[in-house]
Amino acid sequence: MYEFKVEGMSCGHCIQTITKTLNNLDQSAKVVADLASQTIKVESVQDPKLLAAEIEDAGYIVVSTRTL
Ligand SMILES: [Cu+2]
Repeated sequence: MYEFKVEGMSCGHCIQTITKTLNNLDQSAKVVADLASQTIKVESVQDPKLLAAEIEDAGYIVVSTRTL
């Protein structure tokens, strides 16, 4: 499980966009995004660098990544 701290998430649509893009990379990824803390928790077998790159490609800034 990885936790990404991001900038730019402002509404439910952002969460949908990010969830969709991460599921394109890993169909079985479990994504839980929290607007208040601007964090995205992802359970995935994929490399966190690839996950972060997907989030950035969707238009959000990944500030930090940590492994939980
Ligand atoms: Cu939004």
